[in-house]
Parts: sequence; structure tokens; C-alpha cells
Amino acid sequence: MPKDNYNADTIEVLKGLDPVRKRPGMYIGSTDARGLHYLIWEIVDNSIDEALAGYGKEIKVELNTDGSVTVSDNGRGVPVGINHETGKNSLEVIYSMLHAGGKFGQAGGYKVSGGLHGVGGKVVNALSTYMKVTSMRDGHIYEIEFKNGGQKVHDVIDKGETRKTGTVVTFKPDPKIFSTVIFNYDTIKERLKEGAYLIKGLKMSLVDHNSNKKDEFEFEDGIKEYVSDMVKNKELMSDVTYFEGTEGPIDVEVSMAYTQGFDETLISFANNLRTRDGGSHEVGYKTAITKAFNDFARKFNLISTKDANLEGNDLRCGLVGIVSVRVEESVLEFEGQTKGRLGTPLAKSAVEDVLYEKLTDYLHANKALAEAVVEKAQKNAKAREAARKARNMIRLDKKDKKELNLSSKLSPAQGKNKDINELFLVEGDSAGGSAKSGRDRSYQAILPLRGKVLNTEKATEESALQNQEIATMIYTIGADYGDKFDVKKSNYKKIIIMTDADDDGAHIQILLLTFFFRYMRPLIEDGRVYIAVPPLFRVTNKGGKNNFMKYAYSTEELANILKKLNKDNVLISRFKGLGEMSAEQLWETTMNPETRTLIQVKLEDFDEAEGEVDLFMGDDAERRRNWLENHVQFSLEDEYEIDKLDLTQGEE
Ligand code: 0RA
Repeated sequence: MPKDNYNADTIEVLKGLDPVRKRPGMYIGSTDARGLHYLIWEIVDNSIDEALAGYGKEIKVELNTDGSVTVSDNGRGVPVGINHETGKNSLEVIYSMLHAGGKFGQAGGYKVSGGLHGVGGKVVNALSTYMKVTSMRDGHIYEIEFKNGGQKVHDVIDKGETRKTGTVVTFKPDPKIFSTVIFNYDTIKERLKEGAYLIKGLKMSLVDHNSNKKDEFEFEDGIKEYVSDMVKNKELMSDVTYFEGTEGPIDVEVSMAYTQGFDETLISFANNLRTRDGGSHEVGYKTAITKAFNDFARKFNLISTKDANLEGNDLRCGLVGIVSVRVEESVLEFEGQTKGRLGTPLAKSAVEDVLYEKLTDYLHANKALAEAVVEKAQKNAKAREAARKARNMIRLDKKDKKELNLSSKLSPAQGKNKDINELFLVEGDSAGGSAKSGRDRSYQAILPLRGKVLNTEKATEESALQNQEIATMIYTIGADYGDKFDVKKSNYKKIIIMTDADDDGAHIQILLLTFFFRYMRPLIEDGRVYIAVPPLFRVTNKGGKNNFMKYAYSTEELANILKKLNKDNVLISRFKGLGEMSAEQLWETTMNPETRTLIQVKLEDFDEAEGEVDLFMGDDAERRRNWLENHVQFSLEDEYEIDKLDLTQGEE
């Protein structure tokens, strides 16, 4: 007898949707933009479940002009018969009645996506001012409508005949519940794209009827295409591989590619939900890789019998991988505060066994790659040891630092307030001198940089740490570096790169940004890195009575200033470098928060940036500059208008 059958003892309590409206956070996590988008995920997940059960291969999301959202699929359609327990139409029960005790409402669907175990539709209804569900089944179109958080407008009606099957759900989020009811197109787009990667051959489309934007995703090769797209700008050591298999209640898919780089990327999913905190499937993936390569290396005597095994971290250097498992609901366990970690113990052995076997075959068929990865891991182990020694040097205490001359060039701020202090990285000793005397020493620190900054993409970690400038920056910022970097420990709220407005200055900016990107990325993510904008020109009058002085930050601005002045009488001087400015001028034009212009460095799309980080490695300065221009968003610190800089009309 199937165990899902209800027995006489099963307690069923049906109730309205009020509990959801009273405590929405319990059902959707939050009522901010995140919670708002959760509504779409819930409805889309239902359609995904239907597709995974083998019905329907197209899901469409539409953002309508009235603020509502429509999600349609071409599955079997939601059941519409009279439900025996309740005497009500199942369409009404499924979308508007919560239940407590026993099992209910799961009409035998093969439920694998994360979701809320079939309560998703009801929750969305509860938090909407309007909802309409259309089910196309058995040659008919059935429809039910709700308003005000799940109050039935009318019973299920038969709207006529159709040859299609599928489900269409339209809902309009309740502005009394959500702090915002504005959807973000790109957020939805990324989520649908991810879903399309995870389910081979499923077409996901998105249309915004307000902006007429449209996107459509369909990937015949699933996660293999996901990895291909992630590495499309990288130099590869291997092909993009794809392995799949099933063990017990768990389906396993893995795609991986070795890049020439050193970073490891692993993205994992369980039942199509991103598992940001990893879990048993990731452990299985790592174990399989370590075992497969070590066995290979031993078998072909690539490591001598007396040497220890290669470490997993070293073997995964440069590896980009995606693990996707589908776990039968009876053994599905998510863990952690945000349920972002897969618990299911069987997932470890399933991924480990499937991947070990297939990867071993692959390595034997691709010996050159296997040898190259082993060699890279061996080199890496050596570099790691060297880096460990160098790291110890960085963590010396203050007395040792003095002896090593690490902090001697820093002019520290007097105050110690991490929430306001600013660190200026200044090109050249002479500008450093002006900056040092011009600054507000209570919260501004100056670190002059001598000569060209080391290119940290071409240097090993060990040699980077031996570089005075790099070591001093790490020590001064005081929040460690690499995966140990902790932005909360940063001694500075703002790190301001101040260079001359010429090619050399631009190059130094790029090298510094490269360093922050590679060694202290959260500093950029947290919006703490800035570029100072010094003026290009100073305009004064020649010995006239009404002394004036204006600064121009661009040639256009200079032209504007000149237009307003009596041209005969003016003297234009071009600042060739920061060093030409006096301490007062530097303060007034470039350092004083009241009058300066800062550009905040932002990396908007980190997944994309990740895929292109190798750019920094090579010699291709042109490509690197283009990349920076395209991906690093330069935005002004405040809504600061350059016109406000008309502070002049004063004496010099
Ligand atoms: C329960 C049972 C069946 C289908 C569905 C639910 C279903 C739900 C949704 C929600 C969005 N799209 C959907 N498509 C299907 C199967 C009923 C049968 O045996 O035909």
C-alpha cells in the first residue's frame, strides 16, 4: 500500500491565508525587495517542478504594466476536479487554503525543486491584492480569481475549449505588505538564466511590458554550457567536461574545466537551488578530485612513494566547476540559517562515486592534462609554503615592523576612528609631501608610493609580499589579505588613490586596483576604494584688481570658465602633476571633502568579473584598460556638481 495514502487518523485542518499575512516573514523571509522577488521564484518553481516531472518545456515570466506578474507554463495544468476531503475544487484548495497536520495538497507530483512543499502558490496569493489562476486541461480553460490576499472572487469557471495544456498564474503583490513592489528585471533575468542552465532543454523567457525588454534562455547542454560561459575569456588547460550518473535517490551532474589561472570557482546546486554554503555534495566533489588525481599520480609514479599525497586545494587551482544534484524529497535536508547548505549524507557518496569513476576514466584518456594538473599542484604546494613564510612576515608585531622599515613612510591619521579615517595613496614623494602638510591630519593618512607599483597579477604572492609598497599597504590597512581579508578590520573607511592626471597616473591606478581586486576584493565590493580627481588647470587674472582663481577639472570646464571671463586678462596654468600644487591648493582642490570630487570604484557584476580576472594577468594592457572601463563603474562620491567648485573670487 503506498505510504502516502491518508488514513483515518490523519488530522486535516484547513484555514484561510490570514496566518501568512500576519507573519509574512515566516513564509518568505522578508518583505523587502528580496521577499518581493521570492513571490516570482515560488510560482516559477511550481512550473519547474512540472517540467522536471517531464511535462512542459517552456516557462514564461511577464512583468505587466499594472505591476502584476504573469508566469505561464505548458505543463499538464493544475488539477481542477472536486476534492473529496473538502468538497471544493482542487484549484481553489491548492491556491488558497493552508493546511495543518497530515499531508495535503500534494497531488502526487514529483516534487524536487526547493520550494515550500506546495504552499508557494497560497503564500503568493495571501500576499497579493489580486491573483488569477488559469489551468488548461482536458480540452478546457478553467479559471479562478482572488482579491485582497486570497478572498475568492468567483468559483472555478469554464472559459471554453482549448487544445493547449498548461498553467497561467497572474498576481499583483500587495503594497501594504511589501516595502517595495518594483521588480528588478536583471535579478529575474539572472535567476531564469540559472534555471535554464540547470534544466537541459527548458526554455525560460522574460518580457517586461513596461520597457519592452525581452530575454530568452535555453541550454541543450545544461551546466556544461554554464561552465563554458564562465570560462569563455580564460585560457584553458582542459576541455569543458561533463559527467553524470545516479546513485540511489540521487542524480548527479558535474561539469568542470581547468583554467591556466589559480583561483578556484565552485558553484553547487541541490534540486536547482543554489547551495551557497556548500554541503555534502561539495565534499563529495572535492574528495573525488583529490582521490582521482592522487591515484593517477601514484599509478604513474608522478609522486614518489615517500612523498605525501597532493592536497585538494592544490589540485583545484584554476578549476571552475559546477555540481548539481537532484535529491529525492524523502532524504532531502537543507541546513544552516539560510538553508544554504545541503545536509543529505548520501549526496557525498553519490557525487564522490560518480565523479571518481568518470573522472578517473577521463584522466586515463587525457594523460597530458592529468600530468599538467599534478605538476601545477606540486608547484602550488611549494608556493603555498613560501607564501606561508611571507605571511608570517606580514603579521610581525609593531617592533619588528619598524626594523623592517615597513611603516616608516606612512603619515598616520591622529584619530583612530575606522569609520571615518581616510588613506591617501599618493604618487611620488613630492606630492606626498604636499599631501602630508595639506591634509586634515585628524583623520587623513598619507602613504606616498615610490615609482611604479608592482603588477600583482604577474608576481607570485611571495614576491608581492616582499614588495615594500604592497607589504606596507597590507600592514597599514590592517585587515590581512586574500581569503583571510576581513573588511570589517580595515583601518580606513576610504582608500583614495591620488595620482597625476596623466598616463603614468592612470597606469598606477590600474595597478593599484589590480592589487585591491586580487588581494582585498571585499574592499572594492564594500565601496571603500576611490580615485581622487585633481584639477587640470588653474585660471587666474594677471595682476588685476579683482583677483580671482578658478580650477578646471576638464578642458570643457576650462572653456566654460573662459567664456565667462575677460579673456585678455587671464593666465591659464596647466597642472602637470600633483607635485606642482602647494599643500593648500592640493587640500582645496583634491582632498577637502567639501570641495573635492572622488570617483568610487565599484564592481557591479562579480560573477562576470570573476570570469575575466585572468585579464589582469597578461601583458595585454589595452584589453585590461577596456575591461576596467566596462566593468568598473566609476561613480561620483556624492551628487556633486563640478560647477559648485566656483569657490574662487578670492585672493590667492
Ligand atoms: C498537481 C498535480 C499535477 C499537476 C500540478 C499539480 C501542476 C501544478 C502547477 C503549478 C504551476 N504549473 C503547474 N503544473 C502542474 C498533475 C495532475 C495530473 O496528473 O495531470
